[in-house]
Amino acid sequence: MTVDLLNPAVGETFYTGIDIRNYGTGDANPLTVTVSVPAELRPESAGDAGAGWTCTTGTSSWTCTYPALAAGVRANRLSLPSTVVGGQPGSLVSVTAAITPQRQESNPDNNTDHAQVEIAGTCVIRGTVWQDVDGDGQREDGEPPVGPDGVVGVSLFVRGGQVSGGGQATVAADGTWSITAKTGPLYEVRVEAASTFGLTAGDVGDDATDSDIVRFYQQDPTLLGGSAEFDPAPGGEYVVDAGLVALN
Ligand SMILES: [Ca+2]
Ligand SMILES: [Ca+2]
Ligand SMILES: [Ca+2]
Repeated sequence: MTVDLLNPAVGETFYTGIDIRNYGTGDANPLTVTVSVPAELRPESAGDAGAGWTCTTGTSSWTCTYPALAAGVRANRLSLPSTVVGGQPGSLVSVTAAITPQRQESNPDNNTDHAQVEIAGTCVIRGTVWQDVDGDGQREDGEPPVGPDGVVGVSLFVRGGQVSGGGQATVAADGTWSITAKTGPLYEVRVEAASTFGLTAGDVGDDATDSDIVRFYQQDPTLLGGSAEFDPAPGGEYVVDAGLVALN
């Protein structure tokens, strides 16, 4: 079983995909699969659950049938939509599928399976872009912000698929930016700026006044740097500052 979104938020709908194969040596009779969800999820009507599948939708489950599968044959994928209707952000909930054997089976152990999702919360990720005039990696009084004339934008980068989140922001004139994001994925903050700037050294000294941009990606046509990856908690607030040095 697979899900198309590992971190749905309340109100979001995701699909659970179920692949079934007849591993037996004898032909199976028509299949019945019962797919159950906990109270945090609402099963949505599945009129188009997959070719060959016929489903009825209940309050906490679907019951789906499929024509007989010959030995070794795989059914078309069963795809069922659920909407998150509650639950604690950060908690895990499971979708469970059980095939009802239609007759005596020698190996019923592989007739249930489940897939898990994490209910997403939100977090705030923010920071300030400034010019590290003396290049010491720390922001001292008098070192100016870099505003939208120098910073192209700030974005949250997410590796891989199946998780959703991210987002982007432009900086204000005082160099500050803020993004409200879904929890679930690991995020890296990427800062893109004019190529007339370089990155100052990251993580030097007091974290309250340092630059948290520790990865360098490119200088041209724009400067691109990134933070370390981090895993935000629901309700959390994270500060990622970026220090730039003027090149000449
Ligand atoms: Ca400095
Ligand atoms: Ca730091
Ligand atoms: Ca810092």
